[in-house]
Amino acid sequence: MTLVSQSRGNTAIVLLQITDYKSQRTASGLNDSARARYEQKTNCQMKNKATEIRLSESARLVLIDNFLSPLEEQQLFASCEKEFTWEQSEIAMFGKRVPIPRLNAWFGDYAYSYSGKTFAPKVLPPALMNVMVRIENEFSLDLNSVLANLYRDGSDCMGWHSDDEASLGVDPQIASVSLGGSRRFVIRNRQDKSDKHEVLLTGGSVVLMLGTFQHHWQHCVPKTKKTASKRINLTFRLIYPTAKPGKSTPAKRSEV
Ligand SMILES: O=C(O)CCC(=O)C(=O)O
Repeated sequence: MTLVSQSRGNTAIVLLQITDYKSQRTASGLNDSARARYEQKTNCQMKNKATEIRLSESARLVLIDNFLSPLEEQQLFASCEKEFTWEQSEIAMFGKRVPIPRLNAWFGDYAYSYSGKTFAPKVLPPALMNVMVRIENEFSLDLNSVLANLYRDGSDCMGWHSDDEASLGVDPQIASVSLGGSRRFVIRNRQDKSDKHEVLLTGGSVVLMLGTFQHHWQHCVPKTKKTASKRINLTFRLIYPTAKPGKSTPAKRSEV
């Protein structure tokens, strides 16, 4: 089970570690009927091993290790690395265009823009479509697009941001699958930046950012000096063709 660390802050936090939904036990001590009530209340069904940080009534982070089997993960990594056309995006910084510290590829029916970069629509390859449908069925999500990130080594990273572009709708629900090397995934409260938590994203895991998560929390994948194997991340999202009015403001990535 991946460890979830908590730091200070006033947010009420319930840490729920679920060892195996198929058995009668749960590490949190919830019996099956309590778990069923919890699932109903939080509108999520989980069948695999899961770790959940319930950050507030409505903002949730759920991690499922080994969502993909080692063989599935290995095969998916190999096909994504080889077959995608990886792009080096740039952002404007201090009046200059600088390359972001990772490569990306975009798949979906609609164009996607962030940090001044627009990705043209591109058909989802069957391997990604399979994983997307599996996630949709398993977690009752509605998805249609994937932003893929390739971290070549420990100096590739992702800065603090929320995925809250208008094209993602009012409450963006995101499922993020990791392939290859493990990396830290750190979240912080947007109001109280000292309120931080982190999980380790291992190859084959999926992390779900649910409910109002994107309104109240930012996330990042920090650089590391430790040896880091190549990693591919697939963030499955639902893109609306026209922006839905909502509370969100356009994402301001403090990156790179
Ligand atoms: O690589 C990751 O795990 C995070 C990716 C991410 O935050 C994003 O694409 O918005």
